[in-house]
Amino acid sequence: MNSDGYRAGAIAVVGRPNVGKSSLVNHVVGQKVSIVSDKPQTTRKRILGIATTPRWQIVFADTPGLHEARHKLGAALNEAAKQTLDECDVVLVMVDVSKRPGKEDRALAEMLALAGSKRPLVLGMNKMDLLKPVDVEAHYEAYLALFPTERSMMTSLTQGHNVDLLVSLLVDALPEGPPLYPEEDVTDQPMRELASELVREKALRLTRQEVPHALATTTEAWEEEDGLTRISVVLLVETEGQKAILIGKKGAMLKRIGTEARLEIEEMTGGRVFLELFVKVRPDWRQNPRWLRELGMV
Ligand SMILES: Nc1nc2c(ncn2[C@@H]2O[C@H](COP(=O)(O)OP(=O)(O)OP(=O)(O)O)[C@@H](O)[C@H]2O)c(=O)[nH]1
Ligand SMILES: [Mg+2]
Repeated sequence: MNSDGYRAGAIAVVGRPNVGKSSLVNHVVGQKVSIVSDKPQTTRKRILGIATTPRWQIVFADTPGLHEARHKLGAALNEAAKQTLDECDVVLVMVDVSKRPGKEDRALAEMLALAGSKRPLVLGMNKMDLLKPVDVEAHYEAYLALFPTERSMMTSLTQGHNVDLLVSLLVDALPEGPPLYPEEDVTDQPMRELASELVREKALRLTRQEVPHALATTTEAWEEEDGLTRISVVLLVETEGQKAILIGKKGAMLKRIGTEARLEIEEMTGGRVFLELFVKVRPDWRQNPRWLRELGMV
């Protein structure tokens, strides 16, 4: 490909949990590479989402939401986000413009200022559909004061408002150069990882309170035979109570998680899938370095 005028580079997507970072990445990539839920800390590690057009390639590095860490897992999530900042061409700070800036936003602003980053900064003020007219000016100004930049855009990912304009700002901030990845690549995650993430997404969406935070998933087996893919995914929780919630009455909850995940995995693989789920209890896995390593989170 002739790289004249072509733009390509890595964009770190950072911000506090639940503002829509992964939703943006999926929207621009055009398929789900990073799971999305209404529970904070849905994203557990850096995930690449690659979008390629004839004029540009964006390599998004989606990151876990920055927050006050209360355990080793939380610290690892923050660390993953910070490391990504060091390795990118452009920083995209995402905020929830319907709310006033919180302490996590201020901590991120400080971190960026301390790092003295010379990289272009783009500010995505998402969830404008939830922004009350009376708050527009105050919130807009408060976020711009924290993240001073000439490249900012209010967006609504759920309603599709201004997303193309935000993408134009991002592309303008990219360096000129040839694409970094083959155009058919959309993520750095292997299929077996996407499968366990889709199971986690369904479980996050269907459960509440302590279960989402205590849950990890991992694919233990993946075999293809006669057009059928057999996949086993383990759901790891910390207590017997959480296990009981995930299994549900007569297994109803686990069945629902399995069916919803299987349908999406079939879409991804383009073939028939037999998905088996197992729930295991591992007390305190979030504090255990060995488990964090085994789950690929450190
Ligand atoms: N109302 C509204 N909801 C949105 C918008 N964008 C995303 N959401 C919702 O916000 C929730 C969080 O979205 P995610 O994309 O998972 O957020 P995130 O920033 O990646 O969150 P973490 O991975 O936990 O850091 C989901 O329920 C989305 O559907 C938006 O523009 N408006
Ligand atoms: Mg996310």
